[in-house]
Order: sequence, then structure tokens, then C-alpha cells
Amino acid sequence: LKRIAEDVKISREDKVPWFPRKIQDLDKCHHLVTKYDPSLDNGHPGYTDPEYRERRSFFADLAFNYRVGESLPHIEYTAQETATWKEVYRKLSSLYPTHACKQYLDAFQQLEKYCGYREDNIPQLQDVSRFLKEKTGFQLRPAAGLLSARDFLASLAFRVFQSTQYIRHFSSPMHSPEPDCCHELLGHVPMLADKEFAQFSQDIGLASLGSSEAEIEKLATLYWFTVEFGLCKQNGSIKAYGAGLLSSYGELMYALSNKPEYKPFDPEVTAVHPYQDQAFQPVYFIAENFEDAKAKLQNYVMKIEKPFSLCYDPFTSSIEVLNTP
Ligand code: HBI
Ligand code: FE
Repeated sequence: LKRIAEDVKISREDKVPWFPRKIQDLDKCHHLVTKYDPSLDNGHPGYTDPEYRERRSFFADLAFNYRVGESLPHIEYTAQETATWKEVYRKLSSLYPTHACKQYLDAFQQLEKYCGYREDNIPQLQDVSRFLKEKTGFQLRPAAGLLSARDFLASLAFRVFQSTQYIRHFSSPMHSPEPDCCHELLGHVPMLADKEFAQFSQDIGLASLGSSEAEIEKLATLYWFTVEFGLCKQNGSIKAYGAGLLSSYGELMYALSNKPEYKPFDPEVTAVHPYQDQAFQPVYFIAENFEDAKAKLQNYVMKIEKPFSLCYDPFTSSIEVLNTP
């Protein structure tokens, strides 16, 4: 019986998936999910546009060749790309004052002041990354497209946000099947300037390191219903903080229209709720506030079983592994 127990223990330890332990390891965390790639998905609006596909491979090369510590590539966006941005920026920014949470609005105002957020300018990732670093220690690195949940979440453990740098196809300014710079810059970046939210994001990332596929799936679902599609209470009304909402005019209106179903944010429930990446969400989870969401998440991740515990050392940007067998 003892031998069996030992065998089980050993095989369990062997199966801890590789994970990054220092920030330089993130250069290896760039595995793409290709289901929405413009050259492979025939439903992508850029699928039949060779010029767009070539532009995308230029951006993909920049991302794959990027190494931790380098400055982020400066992009000369074309007039057509800037025109797409302008349309998205105008429509969305008209909704923010009534629909976005106050943390978002505060940061958005500063991004307009300091980081070139304007309707006739696509902000440069380098400028945005410098701004975030000052605010919460978050920094950006370029990503070639939709990354695997494991790689994407792992980078959050180091307060690194993997950001796409290309823009959606001009034929479809109001919708993109995959993340693009409109989604990152208008959806994610403003919230990453908030301290509580930054900690919440890093906590999901830390929980993902060395986790099983099943746990990653749950953490990705949690991430989906909070960081991507989360709502929160504020002064007696409901506001949006999720990036998928704040970068989609249609869904932002819908989410706050009283038509969908609403549930209180509860990690145990939220983590296993089925989600949609092709249509509006059937349900949205409402957080009391970020401090409460953070406390609930911490309580949830404490229960994930791992043969070790992890601690992030901000002085060396590395992960300390404790109780290693
Ligand atoms: N990849 N580039 C990029 N951007 C995201 O926002 C993103 C991702 N991969 C997965 C993901 N988001 C989440 O939806 C979860 O699967 C973690
Ligand atoms: Fe996103």
C-alpha cells in the first residue's frame, strides 16, 4: 500500500506542467490559438484580403522576435488603419461616461492626456507600457494573436500583459473575432492602471502557474466573466469594467440594458459557467467592488491543489517556489 501511495505521488509530481519562473521565460510563452487567425479561418473578415494577411504577418514577426527588456516596436499605422481606429474610438468613447466604471474613466482621461489616446491616433504600446509601469507595475509585450490561455495567464503572474498590435480589418470596424489593438488599448489598458484590478489580474496569473488543464480552463472562465465581461456595482448602479464590453459598442449597450441575466460574482459558480465567444453573453456576473472580488478570488485559488506554493518576488521579477519536494 505504501508503494502504491508513493507511485501515485511521484507520477503526480511528474505531471506538473512547465511554467515560467523568471520574466525572461515569457519569451517562450507565445503559443497561439489559431481558430480565429485571418489566414486559417474562412469566416475572418481579412481571409480574402492578401494585403491584410501580409500586414498581419509583419506584426506576427515583430511579436515573435520580441525579447523581454526590449522597447516595444514603434508602428507607423496606415491612413486606413487610423480611419478604422477613429470609427471605433468615436463610437465607444461616446458610451463610456454612462457605461464605464469610475476606475476606467479616471485612467482613460489620463491616457488621453499622456499617451496619445485620440481619435486620429493609434497609441504606441511603448508609451502605454511606460504609463502602466508607473501606475501599477504592469507592462506590455507584443503578442501575435490570440494566445493559449496557459501562456496568456502565465504572463499576468509577472504583471506582463501580452498585447496585440495590429488592428481589425477595415471592412468590419465594429467587430473583431480575435483580440486587436482596439480591444487591448480601449478594453484592457485603462483597467490595468488601477491597483486593485492589477492585483486581481496578477492573482489569476499566479494561480495558473503549474496548474492542470482542468484548472486552467476554470481560471480562463473566471477571467472571461471578470476581466473580459465583468460588471460591478457603483453608487447604486451597475457599470462595466470588462474589456470585452468596453471594446464592443453593441455588447456594452446590451450588457447594461436589463435584458440579459445577472448573477453575483462568486468564483465557485463563475468558474464553471459555460461561456460564449461568438455571440453576446447570456449572463453577466456583478462584483460588489474590486476589493471584494479580489478577496473572493484569493479564497478560491487557495483551494486549488498543487504540490507547491508560489510567491512572486517583485525585486527580481521571478517566482519563488516553496515546499518543492
Ligand atoms: N490572447 N492576445 C491575447 N489577448 C487576450 O485577451 C487573450 C488571449 N488569450 C486567452 C485570453 N485572452 C482569455 O480569454 C483566456 O483564455 C485566458
Ligand atoms: Fe481580452
